[in-house]
Amino acid sequence: MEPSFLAKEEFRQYHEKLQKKLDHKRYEHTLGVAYTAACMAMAHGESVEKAYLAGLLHDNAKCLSEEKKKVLCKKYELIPSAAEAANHDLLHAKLGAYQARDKYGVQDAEIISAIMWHTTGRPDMTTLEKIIYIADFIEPGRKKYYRMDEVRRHAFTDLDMAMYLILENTIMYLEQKGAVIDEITKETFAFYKSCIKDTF
Ligand code: DGI
Ligand code: FE
Ligand code: FE
Repeated sequence: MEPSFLAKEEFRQYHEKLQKKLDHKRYEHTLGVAYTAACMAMAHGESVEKAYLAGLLHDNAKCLSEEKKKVLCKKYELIPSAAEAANHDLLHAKLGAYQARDKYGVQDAEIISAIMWHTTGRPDMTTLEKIIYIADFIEPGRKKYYRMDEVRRHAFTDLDMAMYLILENTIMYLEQKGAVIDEITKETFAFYKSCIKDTF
């Protein structure tokens, strides 16, 4: 008999590995994103299994030491953007995508790119990319941001609207903090702003 969804050997191994690599809070967040992404996939006709797996792995590189990040940037010949150079935490998205492939054995290009773009987004994202970006923001364990209830509703009905609201919120927050905003984050915001323009 086919094992139940979460009892699949593949998932059991991912859970075990991630629990070792992440601190407790990050692991709980990871499960929240995985389940939220799986539910959003049901609403938007995407693969539930792929969404769950992408959610599970999206922050796999979040708890790496500075030293390890440096080594991996070299290995993957990753040249940090200005924002990544100013804030090394941003590197966890790209490094996580490479690690998903090389360390966790993920071959699905859609899952890898959903991990790659989960922090900054990018213009014209695939449905799975948007699901992971949004699930990361709305999972039940996240503290409630401005207009969270509205974003949570849109997450199941209008992905572009949810993208727009999250990006608006993130850019406002980063501007207040005086953080360097990645060019791609700005491009993503402009893209989703133009997508929803007609609905206002
Ligand atoms: O890894 P998580 O904390 O679960 O979430 P994440 O990967 O979306 O990272 C969230 C942080 O990244 C949040 O504090 C906003 C920040 N961020 C997103 N885009 C940019 C950014 N920070 C900078 N400096 N520049 C950006 O363009
Ligand atoms: Fe992240
Ligand atoms: Fe996350």
